[in-house]
Amino acid sequence: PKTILLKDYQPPKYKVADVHLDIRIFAGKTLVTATTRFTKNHDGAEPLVLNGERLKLVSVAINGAATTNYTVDDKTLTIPHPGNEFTTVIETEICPEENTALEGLYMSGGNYCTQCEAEGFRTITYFPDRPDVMTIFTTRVEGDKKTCPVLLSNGNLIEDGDCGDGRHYAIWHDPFPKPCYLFALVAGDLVHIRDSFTTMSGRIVDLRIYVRAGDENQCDWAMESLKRSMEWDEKTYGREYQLDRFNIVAVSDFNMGAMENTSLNIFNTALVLARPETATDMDFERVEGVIAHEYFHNWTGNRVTCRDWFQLSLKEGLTVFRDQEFTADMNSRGVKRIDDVVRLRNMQFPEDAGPMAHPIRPDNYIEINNFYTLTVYEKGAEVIRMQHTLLGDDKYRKATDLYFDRYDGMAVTCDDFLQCMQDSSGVDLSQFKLWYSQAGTPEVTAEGHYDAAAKTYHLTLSQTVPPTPGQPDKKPMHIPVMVGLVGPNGHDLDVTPPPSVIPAKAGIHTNQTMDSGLRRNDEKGVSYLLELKDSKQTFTFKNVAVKPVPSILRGFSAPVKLHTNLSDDDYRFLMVHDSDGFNRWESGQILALRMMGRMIDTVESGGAAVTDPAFIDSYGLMLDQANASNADRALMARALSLPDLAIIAQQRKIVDPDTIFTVRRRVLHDLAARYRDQIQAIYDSCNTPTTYSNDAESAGRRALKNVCLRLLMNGPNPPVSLARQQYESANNMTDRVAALSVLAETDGADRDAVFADFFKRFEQYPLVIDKWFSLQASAPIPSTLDRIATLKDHPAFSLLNPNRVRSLFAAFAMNNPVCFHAKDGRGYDILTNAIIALNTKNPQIAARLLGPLREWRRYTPDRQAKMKAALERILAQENLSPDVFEIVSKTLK
Ligand code: BAL
Ligand code: ZN
Repeated sequence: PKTILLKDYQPPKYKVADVHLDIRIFAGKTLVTATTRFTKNHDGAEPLVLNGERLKLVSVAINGAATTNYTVDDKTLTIPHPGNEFTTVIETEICPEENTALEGLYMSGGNYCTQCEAEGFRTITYFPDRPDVMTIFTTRVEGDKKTCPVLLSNGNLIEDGDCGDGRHYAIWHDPFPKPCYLFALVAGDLVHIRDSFTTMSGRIVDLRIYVRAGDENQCDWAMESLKRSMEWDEKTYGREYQLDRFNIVAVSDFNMGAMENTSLNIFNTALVLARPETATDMDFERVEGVIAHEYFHNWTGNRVTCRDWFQLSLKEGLTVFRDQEFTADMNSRGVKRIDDVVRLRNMQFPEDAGPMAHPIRPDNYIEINNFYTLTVYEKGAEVIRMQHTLLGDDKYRKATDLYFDRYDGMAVTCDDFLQCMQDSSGVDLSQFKLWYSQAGTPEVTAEGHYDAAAKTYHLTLSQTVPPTPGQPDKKPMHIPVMVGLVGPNGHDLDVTPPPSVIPAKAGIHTNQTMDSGLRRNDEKGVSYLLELKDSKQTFTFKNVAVKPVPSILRGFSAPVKLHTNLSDDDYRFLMVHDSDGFNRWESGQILALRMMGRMIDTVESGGAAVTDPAFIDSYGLMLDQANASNADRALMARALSLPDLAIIAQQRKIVDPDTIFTVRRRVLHDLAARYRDQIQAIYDSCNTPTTYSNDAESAGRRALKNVCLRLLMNGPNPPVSLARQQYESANNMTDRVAALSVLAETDGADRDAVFADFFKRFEQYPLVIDKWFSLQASAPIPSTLDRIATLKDHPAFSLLNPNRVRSLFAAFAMNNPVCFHAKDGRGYDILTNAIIALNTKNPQIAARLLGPLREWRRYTPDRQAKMKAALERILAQENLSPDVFEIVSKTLK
């Protein structure tokens, strides 16, 4: 397969003035007629080269005359220079019924739907399938009245009617130019719920969510979330919706979470349907966040789009930042920041340290679908967040206004975005640009020194950026490091900062980045934004009356790994006193990581792991806080949780999942043994039998309660009957699934009973059955390996449904390191077989499943050999898709 390079970018040779699509759907075949008006966009007489794959070409006409003057291969249709302005009419035939890759036009649950990003449109018709060819689409969809009563496409409905023979049609017109990756079509038998939103200039927008019959009572939350998103984007970014319709369609077979096609968002049902009985609090938050994300793309992605796919983070990083901020505003800002950082560290940091490491703007790819990554999305969002931090609220908003003014209707680059940030604010971002081109997570080291005589505090920050594939040497980055100096009384010191550093007092500068949102009301935090630009820099604070403890990287102001020379005592102090809630939480996590690291060292050198009594004592302080009547329970649920296995693994040179798991379990056991009564008391206080409510306070209560349940179940004499009782009496999915997940880790009659009950109870709810699969696959107990063999042959399992595949194989390989890395290699076999089976059916999903094998070089030698052999077995397959080939070959390199 061919590698595509950013440096080879050339503007399109032909532009498209407009396109009329006529799509006639019949059972077993769909006829597509594309009438396209082209204009030449270069000086010479180059041929017109159109992309097209898996198409049956029926006819070609130019300016009204049929022609055979073209060549066609399996990827392109080429017409020798047809002129400066001309119209082509191309007829093709496709078969959505046989499309298992779920790219282009395909069927899900008996309905027709599309997924065109990144390059799916070329499987619908011949077209210049590249994001910088933007045009006006008019689409006529025709289908059978009985099987396809609903006919949708982008834009506004301009006509519909009967065509006789039991068929009908609808014509949709989208007045805003867009690239073909944003084209969408839905035809099928769906029901909808309906609402409206009045925009700030008074336009009444007809909002509809389409689902299969029977699911319409699970759509209210998504509709509410959509209206909140529309309002938020007007208030926060001044962005208004400018079409008459906004449709969301939920389908159950979908490779991604959702897709932002202009005015016709197509969603995975998992991110639309939500009712308390069937969806957890986390599901609700995800639905809200993704509805917002896709809506926000209307401006950041659709109205202003990407010039080429290397610029993907232009729309994705920015839109993730926007959805993160929306969720923070709708819920708890502090908790959201913690959750986002945990996700980044769990999933993006390993990507950035592995064989597929790439900058947020990659400079080469074989298959673009492989670059819808945590790096492009989540690190991309951190890069926008840092720009927001460096500019501050007001300047950032002015800069985004400029961006929309300058580029509405255009396809642009990440550099164009940064230029707006600079032009409008005057802030120099020339060095900052390296965040777009350098891969790898920077490592920052901080060392402080207090000079009592001079009353100065010197903070030396240094940085290195690790080598990554193709990038052995890196330049120093521009890193915003938010810092506070905490005095012995626990209050932030107000000192004279280094020249040109502006103190960012709580509530003064911005509520978004200067304050991670967890500041306690009674505290006056003072933070300073230090801009680290050199390899090493010393910042001197004056008038520092007493020796402070520095709180560094408040709010996680940059996506870096921080090393400090702070002692455990310093962290215990910050854990209680830091005015920045993110760093209070972080201090507890650092203490736990340090201790578990020491314990793993001990086990690996043949000793027995002992939980540090000092750690157990400080955990007691957190339990006291959690038990207070005014506790922020959602936050305490995070504070009382130990770092995940994946995060502990990142601290190790050589990863032995068994040791990591055993040590973490030991700590949980010792904490539960020592604090059994306190934990039970918190559980009881959160378990007040009230009617269900989905407000943040109630969700926080459930989160804390379920952390306590898990702790108790890890202690001596696990209270299986308590878990069973919670399972039976739950009036919501959060509590029920929490009980089920702890019972999943036991072996016995209770476990079997609840799993059997759960299946029977929710058989009609595919998304809940996904949970049933995934909880069993995630259970770190020896019987899981046998169970997976049975589950993959379960009648409810299907390799053709991406959610189901994720619920079994991805859950197993990603959430269950102990079983996946079983020494006999059975875990690797299970995953490898699934990848091989999926390679031809659904290459995108097959490639996604390779993630857990990516870090094979970091595991113990016996595991390394088996993981490598698994990768080589995949590479040796015939008909390897470019998706799978790219990842396997780069991983083995
Ligand atoms: N554009 C692909 C799906 C998403 O990021 O919204
Ligand atoms: Zn997106």
